[in-house]
Amino acid sequence: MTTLAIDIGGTKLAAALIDREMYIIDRCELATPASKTQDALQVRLAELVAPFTARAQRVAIASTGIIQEGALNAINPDNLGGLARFPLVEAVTRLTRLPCIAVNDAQAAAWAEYHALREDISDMVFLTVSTGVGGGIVSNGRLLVGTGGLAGHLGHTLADPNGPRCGCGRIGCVEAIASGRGIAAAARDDLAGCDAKTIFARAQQGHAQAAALKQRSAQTLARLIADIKASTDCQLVVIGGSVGLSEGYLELVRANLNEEPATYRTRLSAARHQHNAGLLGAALLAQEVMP
Ligand code: ADP
Ligand code: BMX
Ligand code: ZN
Repeated sequence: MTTLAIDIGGTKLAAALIDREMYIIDRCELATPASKTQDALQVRLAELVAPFTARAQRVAIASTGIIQEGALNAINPDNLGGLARFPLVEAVTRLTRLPCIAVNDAQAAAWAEYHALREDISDMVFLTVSTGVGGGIVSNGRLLVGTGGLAGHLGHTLADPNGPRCGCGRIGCVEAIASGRGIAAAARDDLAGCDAKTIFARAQQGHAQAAALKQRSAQTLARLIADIKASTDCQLVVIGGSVGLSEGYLELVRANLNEEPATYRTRLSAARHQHNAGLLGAALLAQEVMP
């Protein structure tokens, strides 16, 4: 049984063919459409799956947003706007004529990373620092999804009551500060208009404002991790996403977490599956429900 896995993020879409041993046979990426309409997303998804559909028997989607009963709702419309109740499973089933499931991207990634652990851990949390900040919680060996799919949306917890307004409507969310979009939005002067990737590259070259923006993101994430430790008593936090996996970021988060009292510290590691955690987690979940 080969699974066509799809990862829908605020910046990029990925698709992969995954065999029953969870080996990635083929993979490709496209940019998320800039025009945030249902039609634009549907057209880009068609382009993404076309080379793979004939070789797959089922589809597994990991997507940014709240996924409930196969529909996608953006909690932060700035990341993937215009998608109030986008019928994701219905649309992809129509495109591929294959059975299909969908789950939140960070929840999926948490599941893949949990399965990749080589030691006896029952409680872990995955955080993606990417276009937004997403999360997935595994508690006592079970992935928390919640009754409405909201479980693990840790990027929308409070970081700073005087901070910037988040696209979700709250003020001072972790996501508004620590995410790729949050970092870019705070850039001033010669960094104004730069994306997080460019800003981090400048930080590596010793640019003071860029380094401060990177530190602000890492510190915000470390404080979130202390809160997560207090609420879940997790044994490990795994970090993914292009910001989270960038050079030196995890070490900076670790240094900031060491500023917190010992009770609130926990082990940190980079996602073993790197940028494929969402794809593999969705495929694993599909294998569980459609064996
Ligand atoms: P998605 O959110 O679609 O899953 P990514 O995980 O690639 O996609 O996250 C996209 C964000 O990561 C963008 O804000 C981009 O600027 C930022 N980014 C990509 N590469 C890097 C890098 N090397 N260093 C820092 N930020 C990066
Ligand atoms: C946002 C939210 C989450 C998602 C997280 C990371 C939307 C569209 N998405 O908090 O559901 O898990 O971003 O998403 O509201 P990514 O696009 O950065 O991978
Ligand atoms: Zn928010």
